[in-house]
Formats: sequence, structure tokens, C-alpha cells
Amino acid sequence: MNQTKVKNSTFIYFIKIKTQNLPFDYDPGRQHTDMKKLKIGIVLYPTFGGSGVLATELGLALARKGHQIHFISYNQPARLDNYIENVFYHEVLIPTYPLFDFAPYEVALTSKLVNVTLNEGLDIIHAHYAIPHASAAYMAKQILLTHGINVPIVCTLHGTDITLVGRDSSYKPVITFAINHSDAVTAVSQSLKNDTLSHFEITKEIKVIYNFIEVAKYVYNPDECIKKIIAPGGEKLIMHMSNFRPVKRIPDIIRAFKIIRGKIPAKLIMIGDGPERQTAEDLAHELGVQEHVNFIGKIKSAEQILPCADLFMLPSNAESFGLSLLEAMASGVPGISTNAGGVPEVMIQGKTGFLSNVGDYEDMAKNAIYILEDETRFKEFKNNAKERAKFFDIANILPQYEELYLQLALKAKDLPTA
Ligand code: GMT
Repeated sequence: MNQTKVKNSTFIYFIKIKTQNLPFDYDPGRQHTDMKKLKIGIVLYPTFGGSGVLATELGLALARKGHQIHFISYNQPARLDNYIENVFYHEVLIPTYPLFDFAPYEVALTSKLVNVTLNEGLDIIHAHYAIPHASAAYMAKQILLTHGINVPIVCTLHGTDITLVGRDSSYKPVITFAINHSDAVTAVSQSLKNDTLSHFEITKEIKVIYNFIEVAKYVYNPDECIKKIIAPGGEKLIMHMSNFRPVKRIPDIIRAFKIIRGKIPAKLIMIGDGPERQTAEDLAHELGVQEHVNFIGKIKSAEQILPCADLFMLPSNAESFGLSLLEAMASGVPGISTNAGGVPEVMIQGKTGFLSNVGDYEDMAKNAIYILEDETRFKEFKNNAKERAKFFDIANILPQYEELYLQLALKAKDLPTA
């Protein structure tokens, strides 16, 4: 579809639809690799949070398959700092004005979505994290319809947009509307789908598409391993990685670690940063384990460091999926986590690690010791973790998104736009 022409003449657009009907030569019998490529706008948070990481990896994987990807955000996404073929980044600029105590980001984002769709001819807009991306995308769609363009909106629910922030009455009516009026809605776990259905009045079907990782990227390389530096005495290396928000229950890690160290020589690496970091550092001092705990801050490539771990801890009180846990599992690292949210869909209790009740750090410590104290058992957990991660490999999940985009793109071109 040539949307530059559409901008100039809606009439030309309708003629094209009538005579050509499809935006590309699609033959349903062919494999994905042969399909005409789509132009996909991906709206995301550029931060180190899981939704941004997933959205970036999704875009990059689609670009490798020849689709044209337009990332749209207010800052360069954390894992996107080089020129990459088929990948474009559009920054949402938010003009300031003395009248505004709060700059209207959603308006700026909506305008950016409209402009990028008009200029680049997007076939799909995929909004990751409902607030405010899904409502901005809905508004952009309505504006584009007045230009004779029907661009389908996919909204992916990631977690706190539903379980924490979205449930607040300040956001709920808008979120509910945006979910119900997206062309397709996906959730990253069955648990998140259930939460959405029980906390919002949803009339739209929600499809579960699990988060994914590229298992092949997570390779243990002893020569480059941080273990040599942090645990030179052969101590077991425990890791945690997050944005250190209260939902992650960071102090539980420090408390459990203190107990683990009482039985097993171990070191702890805390990756990331956020509001709970200082509390955790203070607690490490208070418990006298500070010299064994390393807070290393944010890193870009989880795959460089996670394979060096012996155990990964994620004691969150809510977790729709637990992408970092999956990254650890792909690295062959067993997990210690909670039975909150979608974590039990990722981890297999007693095989790839253990799930405790939220807050039960003593049980977490007991489970960690059980895994680490016996070398044969430890290796078994490691193998199981790696095997389980393969279920979520990109090769299994990416086609589900491609299929969805294609169906929507085809349907959108069949519908009248005005
Ligand atoms: O909690 C985070 O780490 C960030 C947050 C986000 O949206 O950026 O993560 C949510 O989305 C991730 C990707 O889908 C999930 O793996 C996380 O489980 C989910 N976090 C929560 O539900 C607390």
C-alpha cells in the first residue's frame, strides 16, 4: 500500500483496494519466510523493564526475517544502540510549555504514531504495555481512519499495566476501553489473561502468546566469566536481575542469601538499579554479608553474565511471567522464585527450580541449599532449566506474532476505511 498517495488522494486508495484488494502478494500456502514483508510500528518503554526488552527483541527478530520495524518511544530502547538493517527508531518529542505541569506525552505519542504511519506506510501498530500505549494507538487509529487508512492495533499486556498500575481507578476506564477496542490483544501468560478478565470488563478475546528468548544466545564461556573475579575461591554464584522495584521484594534475596551462606560458600550479584537498591545495600550491611554481595548496576547484555550464575533468585510478589527468570533458565541456571502470577507457567516445581510462597525467604534459602549442596542434583536442575527454556525459544513463539499480524493486515485491507 502506498500511503504517500493515500495522503494526497483517498480516491486513489479506494481504487487500489478494489483492484488489488491486498497490500501485498500473500499466498497462504507459503512459509513465513516467503511472505511479503510487513511494516510494523512497535511502541514500547525504552527502559530495562521486561516489556521493553521483549518488545525490542521481538522487533529485532522480525527485522532479521525481513519485516521493516519502526520502534517508537521517548528514548532509544536499551538494547538498540547500533544501525541494524530494517530497523528504524522514531523518538517521541514532548514539547514543554510553561502552562503544563505535566507534559501531554500521550498526545505527542499519538501524533507520532499518526505521522510515522502516514510517512512509512505501517501495516500494523503493536503497543507493548497498555498504559498509555494502547489508548494512544487507538486514538491514532481513529485519526488515520479520517485519512482513509485502517491500521490494525495489537496490544500486548505485560503485567503491572494490569496487575498494579492499570487497576487504579485513575487509569482503569481508559485501559478497559483501549483493550476492548484494540484489533487484537495478547497477554504474556495465562495468569495475566485471567487477571485481566477478573479485574476488567473485557469483551475482547485475549490470546496468550508467551514471552520468548533466543536460547542459543545464552552460552557459558568460562574464559569470559565474571565468576573468576567475583568468586575466585569457587564459591557458588547467585544472581538477581531486575529494576529493583518493591514488587521484586529485593530484601528477601539478601535475607535468604545470609541463610544460604551459613551452609554453602556463596557470592551474590545484584544486577540492575531502582528504588529498593539502597534498602538492600543497607540490609546487606546490617546482616553482615556486604562483602559477599555485589551490586553491579544496569547491564545491557544479560546473556553475557547470566550463564556465569549457579542460581537465579526472583522472589517477587507479582510477576506475570518473569522474563529474567527465563533468561537465567536459558543459561542453564536453576531458579528460586515464588508461586506468584505466571511464574509457575515458566518454572517447573522441583525440576527447574523451586517456587515458594511470597515472603517465605527461609523456604527459598532451604531450596537453594538443596539444589546447590549436591553436585549431581545441581547438574540435573541445570539441564532441566535449559530444556524447559527451549519451550519458550523464539523459533516457537515468533511465528505466533507473525501469524497474528498477517491475519490482521489482511482483514484491515478488506474493511472500508471511511
Ligand atoms: O516488572 C518488570 O520487571 C518490568 C515489567 C515491564 O513491563 O517492563 O515486567 C513485566 O513484563 C515482563 C515482560 O512481559 C514480564 O516478564 C514481567 O513478569 C512483568 N512484571 C510483572 O508482572 C511485575
